Amino acid sequence: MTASHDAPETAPVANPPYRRIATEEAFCPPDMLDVYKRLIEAGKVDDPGFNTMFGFYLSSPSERARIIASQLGDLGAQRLAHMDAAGVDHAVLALTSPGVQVMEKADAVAYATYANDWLVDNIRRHPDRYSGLAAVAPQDPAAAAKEIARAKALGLRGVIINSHTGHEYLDDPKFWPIFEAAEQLEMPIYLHPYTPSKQMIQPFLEKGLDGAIFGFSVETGLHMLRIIIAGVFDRFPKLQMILGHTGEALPFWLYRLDYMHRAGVVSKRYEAMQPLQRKVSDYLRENVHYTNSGVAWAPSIRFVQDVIGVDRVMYAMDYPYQYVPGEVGILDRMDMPAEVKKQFFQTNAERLFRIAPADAATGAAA
Ligand code: 1DF
Ligand code: MN
Repeated sequence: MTASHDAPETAPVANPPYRRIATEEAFCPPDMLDVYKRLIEAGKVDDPGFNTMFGFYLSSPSERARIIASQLGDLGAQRLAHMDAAGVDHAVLALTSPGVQVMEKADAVAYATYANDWLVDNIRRHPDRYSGLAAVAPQDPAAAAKEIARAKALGLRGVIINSHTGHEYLDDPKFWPIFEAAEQLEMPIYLHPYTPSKQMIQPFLEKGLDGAIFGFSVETGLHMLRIIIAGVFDRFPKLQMILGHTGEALPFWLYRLDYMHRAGVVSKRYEAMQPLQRKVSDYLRENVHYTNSGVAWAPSIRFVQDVIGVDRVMYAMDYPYQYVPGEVGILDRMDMPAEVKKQFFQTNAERLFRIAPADAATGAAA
């Protein structure tokens, strides 16, 4: 698909007064799909969500499955041409969900290192076009903390974690060395979606709702709330995290979350719901950034800007899962003040991910 296939009113605007930085862009080293294939064939992964998702991407004859599987493994000419066609100047790359989080512990630690080295190698070939987030293996929190430090030294700009790991959530204190390292090294953690954990996936599977259509968002929003309720941001107040998909619906809930959290604390209804230093909405406003991945829809984007803040909402495409150049044109034409649109497409991502501001004239699509 190229821009020329789009209706004129959705073609990306030529020479916009901002650099377009896409912040949730998936890749994997080509051999990772072979690893997944072996895991699925061996029946090794006790995770219905993984088996259905990569069962589909690795063996469906559909066009969607074949194209996405091949695009994930390419950080070369084809990906750059697709970015050019969509007017994306710079992509913040991350190992595709669920990354190493379905592998055995030792394999996961080793593969994260390998994938991060492969990513850094590709970024060095196109430093103006790519930045990256580090994969880590939460299965081994101490190794993950070390990998965050190594990744920072290699020039990666944050960390990606794809929701649950073996059906466990990061609010468990055994995972907190990861938060400690991320806070200390100022590496934001992108809490990217994954399929619902096995404790709750069945009703989603029954109607095909386990994936990006809805289950991803329920799982990931729940995960962020668990992190907040557990007091992670009281313990690590400078930690910054990122949610995609306009915040996995959490911004819409701010009022009720605050009211019912306070009611739950005051009535001492739950042992697990203890007083926090700030309101639930404060953590979502002060410790979380947001991207619009998969949501090329101005009402949702403006809502998050309104209730969270214009300095925390960033553009993302979600390549290759949602490669639609016309969506860039729709976003270019959002009814939004020019300076806010520039924050959205460019400057918020430059600040959070420390991407050097480029002269617009050097942007490849400009
Ligand atoms: C899908 C969507 C798959 C997203 C993803 O990773 C993913 C999908 C495996 O549509 O199956 O990252 N997404 O973020 O929307
Ligand atoms: Mn994604």
